[in-house]
Amino acid sequence: MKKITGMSVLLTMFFFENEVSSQTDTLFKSNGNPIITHKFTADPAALVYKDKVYLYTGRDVAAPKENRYVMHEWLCFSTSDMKNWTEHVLPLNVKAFKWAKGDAWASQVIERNGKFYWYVAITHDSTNKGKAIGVAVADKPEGPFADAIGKALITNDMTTEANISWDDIDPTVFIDDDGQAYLFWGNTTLHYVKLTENMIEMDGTFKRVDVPKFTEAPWIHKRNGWFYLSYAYEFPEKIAYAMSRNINGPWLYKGILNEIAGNCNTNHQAIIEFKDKWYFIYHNGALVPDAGSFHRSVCIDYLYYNKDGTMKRVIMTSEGLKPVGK
Ligand code: FUB
Repeated sequence: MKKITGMSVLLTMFFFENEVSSQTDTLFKSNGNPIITHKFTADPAALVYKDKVYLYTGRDVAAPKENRYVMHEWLCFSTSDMKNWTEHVLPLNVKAFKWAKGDAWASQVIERNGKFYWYVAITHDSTNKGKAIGVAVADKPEGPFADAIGKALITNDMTTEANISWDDIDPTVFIDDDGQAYLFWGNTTLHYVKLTENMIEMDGTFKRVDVPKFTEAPWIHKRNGWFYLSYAYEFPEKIAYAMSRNINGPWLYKGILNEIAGNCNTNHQAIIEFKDKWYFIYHNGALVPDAGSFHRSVCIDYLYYNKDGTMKRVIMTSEGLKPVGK
């Protein structure tokens, strides 16, 4: 295992698109927010599995001042105390999806029956233009992952409401207590569909959720019998949320959960419970102040609930978290 030291945090590294990725797992400590300072990371998703948090992110590698997303791979980090992190050897690259052209956009990993399914948004090749959702599978949360289907699970032509090519993005998966799995996704329009037990086929027709000013980045979690649907609201994005007693709705809109993240027009949250605390994971543009919305960095802050189950507005901090148990 390699250790990252302060000296290795060189700004030039962020912008070096062809940087050779480490071939061994790498250890580092987070020192407040952003939690990862040696790479730009975006679109966090997290999985709690066997005493650890696995954090999955995209990676921004646009050149300085390049105002577009340049993203070729997804990254995987793990921790057992929210302070000491391991970056795992590169677990997934767009090249794993032979039918895709590129763009490692937002994603989420979920475990079922000892296998790990990584749902990703990616650009399809010219045989079905636009963004699509693919699935990779692995035997371990840190990979290696391989394309689970050999084609896209969802393609742009399957949804027509928004009439844009990037509406089929930002997958989030959720398995309810009865074992039924659901995939929610979308930009402008929020869709969901049931998944079959094997997690790589759809079971039934697409349904829609209408929540105020939905932009993208849905995330579903459940607590004390309430389903929570958080999502990016407006643009630049705040995070808003709705609650329901039933995953099929009706969803009750509950307002803003997180304000616009500093120096960044997207926000992209994940919400987890780990060792009796709740965490709100998101990205901002704070790592390199002038870099902005296409050079993002993942941050984590605490999430608190009110007695009635509503969530308190997140306080974004630069101090970040205390190690678990401290
Ligand atoms: O990272 C590319 C896109 O930006 C994601 O898919 C959206 O959620 C936004 O964060």
